Order: sequence, then C-alpha cells, then structure tokens
Amino acid sequence: MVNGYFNGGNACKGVAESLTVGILDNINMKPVLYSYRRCPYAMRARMALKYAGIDVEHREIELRNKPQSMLLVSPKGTVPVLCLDDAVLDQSLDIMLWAIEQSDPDGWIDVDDAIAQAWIEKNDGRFKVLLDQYKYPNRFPELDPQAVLDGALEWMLLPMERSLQNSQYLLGNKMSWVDIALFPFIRQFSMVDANQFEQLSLPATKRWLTQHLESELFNAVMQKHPVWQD
Ligand SMILES: N[C@@H](CCC(=O)N[C@@H](CS)C(=O)NCC(=O)O)C(=O)O
Repeated sequence: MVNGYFNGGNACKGVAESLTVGILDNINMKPVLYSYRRCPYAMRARMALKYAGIDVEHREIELRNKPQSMLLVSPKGTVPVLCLDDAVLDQSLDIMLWAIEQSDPDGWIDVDDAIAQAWIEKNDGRFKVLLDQYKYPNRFPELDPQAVLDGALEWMLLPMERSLQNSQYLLGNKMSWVDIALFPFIRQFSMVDANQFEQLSLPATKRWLTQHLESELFNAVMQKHPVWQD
C-alpha cells in the first residue's frame, strides 16, 4: 500500500541525502526505483514505468545486502520500491498502476477489473508458491516434482493456454497491464527447465511468451546497472 511521505522532496532522496550527501545535492527530483534485475515483481514494475515514459533514478540492489536508504523508507525489504515526491510505493502492482495513471498510450488499463484481479490473484498467490516449489525442489524434499509441475499446469498454465487460444492476449486482443504483470513469472517458470517446458503442449502460451521476450520493452528494462551504494 501507499505509505505517506509528505516532507517536501523525494522521500528516498531525502534519506539518502541525510546518509551520504548534503541537502543542496537534492536537486535531481526523478523518482527513485530500487530494483533487482532478475526479480519478476521488479520486472513488471520496470516495464510499466518504461511504457509510461517515466524516467527514474535506477538503484540496483543486492538482496543479501539491501541499502539502508531503501530499508528506511520501506522496512519490509522487498523490491521494487518507488520513491515519489510525496509517497513511497513498495508493491509492484501499485507501481504499475501508478505508472499507467501517469500515461497509458496503448490503453493497458482498459480491462475488466474483476477478471484482471482474478488473474493477479492466481499468479501472485498459488502460482508463485508452485513456481518456488518447482524452482527449488531441494527446499521441498517432501514434494513430488511431477506433482508440482502438474499443479502448475492445472492451476495456471492450462487456464492461460485456453485464454490465449481464444485471444491474442490474456484479456482480449489488446495487450493489457495484466499480460505484463504475469509475463515475468511465466518467463521464470519456463527457464527452470527449458527442455521440460519445451515439451509441454502450450503453443499459444509459448507464442505469447516469445512475443514478450523479444519485445523492445522487455529488453530495455533488462539492461544491467551497477549496484547502488548509499
Ligand atoms: N508483494 C511484493 C513482493 C516483492 C518481492 O517479494 N520481491 C522479492 C524479490 S523477487 C524480494 O525483494 N525479496 C526480498 C528478499 O529476498 O530478501 C511486490 O509485489 O512488490
């Protein structure tokens, strides 16, 4: 949710400033984005920000060594975190929706809210759990890997496949913020065992995935950044 920061300047810069540099250096008021390149939540936020044409100061973090300036504005310690003049957004979906509110050239927001919400809950809820179980079988020795894969297929990949056989995108024939919100998670799933994914009969989902993987938007947000030091 949105935390209030009404201290007359970019909340994160205010903190970083008091930690590192003098107050007069706080003249560059771009939003600050704390991010981690391979995090699917951060990817969806970066894609929405880029799509909306919002220029951010990118602060790449290491999950094992989070900057103090980020933890001060968002103690829960997850990325992405976006620091605005008067607010800190530390949920990826809040960042996406804020970005689209600023500018939405291709109408990503024009979807049925209830269907959109159902996909998000499916993905960020049980599918994320299954994804972690699939990705880190050693952490779940009690689980049968085949049952995990079957669970992911039944819960997420086959429903997606059915939707994507009916229309080019998840909620119709136009891309929406929901496609972008889910894509990084499906990408991650497909990369756990590329050969196994290759053998799954999911032609429409693979077409959709490839389209996103090859998109300028995705590739633009995957460029590497040096790690930010407070
Ligand atoms: N609900 C959060 C979840 C974000 C999240 O869990 N990000 C992971 C990285 S992919 C993280 O920062 N984890 C903290 C850690 O590993 O210490 C959101 O949507 O932004």
